[in-house]
Amino acid sequence: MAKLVILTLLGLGLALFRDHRASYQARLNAFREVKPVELPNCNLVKGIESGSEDLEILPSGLAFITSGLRYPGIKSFEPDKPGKILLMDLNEEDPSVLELRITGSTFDHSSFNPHGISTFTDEDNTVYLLVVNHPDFKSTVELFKFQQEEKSLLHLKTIRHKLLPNLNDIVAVGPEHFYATNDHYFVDQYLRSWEIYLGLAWSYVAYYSPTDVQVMADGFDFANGINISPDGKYVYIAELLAHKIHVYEKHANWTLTPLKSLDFNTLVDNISVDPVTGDLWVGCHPNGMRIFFYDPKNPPASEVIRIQNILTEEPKVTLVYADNGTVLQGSTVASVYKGKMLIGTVFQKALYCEL
Ligand SMILES: *[C@@H]1O[C@H](CO)[C@@H](O)[C@H](O)[C@H]1NC(C)=O
Ligand SMILES: *[C@@H]1O[C@H](CO)[C@@H](O)[C@H](O)[C@H]1NC(C)=O
Ligand SMILES: CC(=O)N[C@H]1CO[C@H](CO)[C@@H](O)[C@@H]1O
Repeated sequence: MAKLVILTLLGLGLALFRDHRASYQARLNAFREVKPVELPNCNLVKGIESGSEDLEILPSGLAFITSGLRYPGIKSFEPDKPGKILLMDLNEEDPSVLELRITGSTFDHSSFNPHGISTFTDEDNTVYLLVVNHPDFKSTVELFKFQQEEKSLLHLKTIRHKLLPNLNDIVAVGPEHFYATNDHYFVDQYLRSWEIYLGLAWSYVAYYSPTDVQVMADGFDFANGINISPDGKYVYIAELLAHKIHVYEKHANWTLTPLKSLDFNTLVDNISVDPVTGDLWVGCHPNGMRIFFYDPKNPPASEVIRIQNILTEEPKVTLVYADNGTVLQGSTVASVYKGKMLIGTVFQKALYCEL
């Protein structure tokens, strides 16, 4: 009898393990292959060799790019170097990148590990950068003031909070005021792998202001990109391992209520929103297994999708660019400026294309 019970439990365990493995593979889209979708005129950006994980383009055409992310379990081509913020002027004919110098005594450059980035421009045209940082694999938000003449960033402060334990991406609504996703990746090496493996959906979105911090949406299987509609009425959240983009209504009191979700056959990463048309441009990982287990012979692919009219009954989804990793590996983000598109990657290069 005891043996039977043990055998039954063992069988149950194996079945659960099989189910989990199948669901893990499905969540990572392990078997997806990529058919190329090319654009007419693409160039790799000179000077970017170790990632361009997140980027934001100002209406003036200046692009800020985070580079050199060290992320647990994910490839880095420069694991011993601090990360950096790069500046690119998309008005130039053949734009190159420049590393922004960081000034201010309150900032430790040697442990800089930049991740998500967002900007806020105030009435005086001062540009603030809010950057998710992982010094020693913890999570902080670094607030910088952009000094255009000096091509530098003045560090103003470091924001930490217990509801911001494992940050991924951020969308600023003021210099010290934002929504951010917690992906639950930096919390604990062991816990996080079990959580990701079992799909425990502990990931959430927090709202931060100096006087009020709250969880505004939760239960995500790895919340990743987050952004806001040009009219400020809707918040978009990418749920990486569920392959979904969620639309939330944003209220005057900053609470969010779910409105709708869109499903994809790819791991949706960062979302950028065209300030004029309101279209969403999403950097995606068609096959997540290749991102989390890097093999140079079988590199992670890249995909960019565009979503038009997301609030209507029938949003239009277009696959704008796809590459099997020969050119561009592990695209995370894409943003457009004057008929061109800049695509960033977790740990590899960046590509600049004509649309
Ligand atoms: C926030 O505003 C929404 C919409 O007006 C309302 O339904 C909700 O109860 C408010 N929540 C709080 C905590 O005040
Ligand atoms: C990617 O596609 C190119 C051209 O279609 C092909 O030569 C190459 O072998 C493919 N690479 C992988 C890793 O699938
Ligand atoms: C801004 C943003 O969402 N950044 C994410 C882009 O993709 C990478 C790779 O998955 C994430 O780790 C970033 O947090």
